Amino acid sequence: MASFESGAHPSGLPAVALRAGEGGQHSACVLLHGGHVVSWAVDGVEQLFVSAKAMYAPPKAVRGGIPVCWPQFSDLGPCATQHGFARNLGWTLAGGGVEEEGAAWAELRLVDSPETRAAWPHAFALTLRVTLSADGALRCALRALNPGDASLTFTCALHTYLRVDDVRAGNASVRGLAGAAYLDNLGGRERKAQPGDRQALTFVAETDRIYLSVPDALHLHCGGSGRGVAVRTRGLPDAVVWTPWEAKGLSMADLGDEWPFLVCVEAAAVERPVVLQPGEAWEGVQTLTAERTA
Ligand code: TA6
Repeated sequence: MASFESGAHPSGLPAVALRAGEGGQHSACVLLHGGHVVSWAVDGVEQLFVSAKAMYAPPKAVRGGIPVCWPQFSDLGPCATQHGFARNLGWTLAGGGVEEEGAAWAELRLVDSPETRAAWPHAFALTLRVTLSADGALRCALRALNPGDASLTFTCALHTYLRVDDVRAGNASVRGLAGAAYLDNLGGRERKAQPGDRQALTFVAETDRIYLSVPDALHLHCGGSGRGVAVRTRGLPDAVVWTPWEAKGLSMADLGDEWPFLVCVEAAAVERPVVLQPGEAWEGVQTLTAERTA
């Protein structure tokens, strides 16, 4: 039973609720604020991390879920604001419904405005299509169109906060990065290499890395619960991996003592910015699948 419903999030912010699966046992919620997925539950088990201290107060972005970082990731672009402006603005609901295969979908849209042009002097049309499949997979397709008469260049990321058991236990890990180059955000963005021998990246301290040209399938092991998430991508060749650890986590008013329960695996286009000539479009897709992992 799949459904699409437009309404309000418990915070009062306008949102879209998706359900899928035979008994509607899978769900997702997307805020129009920021085009921000704030919940993805498979068989009723929440897979995303959203801070209990998150502020649902536009223009601030909700701490957690899947913030859309566009038209830049971090400070890698001309915008004064970290991660660009898409996550801070109100999007419109362009459509939604159910598909024959039992999936539910919603499409949100953000176009240029005097406010965005003041920050980034370009016309654009950005859409995010979120699809919740009958098997519980969550597909986020971000599409950018250049309707203007000049080229536009951007970096971006789907800043996905995944819920882990407790990073302090040392058994959360990301597989698929062996041998990949990365820029260490904690070391002046020095280019380093992930050891090729060890299969998994594990966490013992703050970790903030931009992995470059990674495989199109990564796997997060969430810890002793055996939960895991597969992250499959198209058009997003890089992956940012971040967990804040104690000092940084406690310094963030909208995170605090919940820092042990998140690892961000962020499908991104960073090393090679996307360049769209007039009339051209680009699409980056991330598909998340809940897994049982040993
Ligand atoms: O993606 C990792 C990162 O760039 C970290 O450096 C940290 O700043 C995180 O994003 C959160 O950024 P935000 O602007 O949402 O506080």
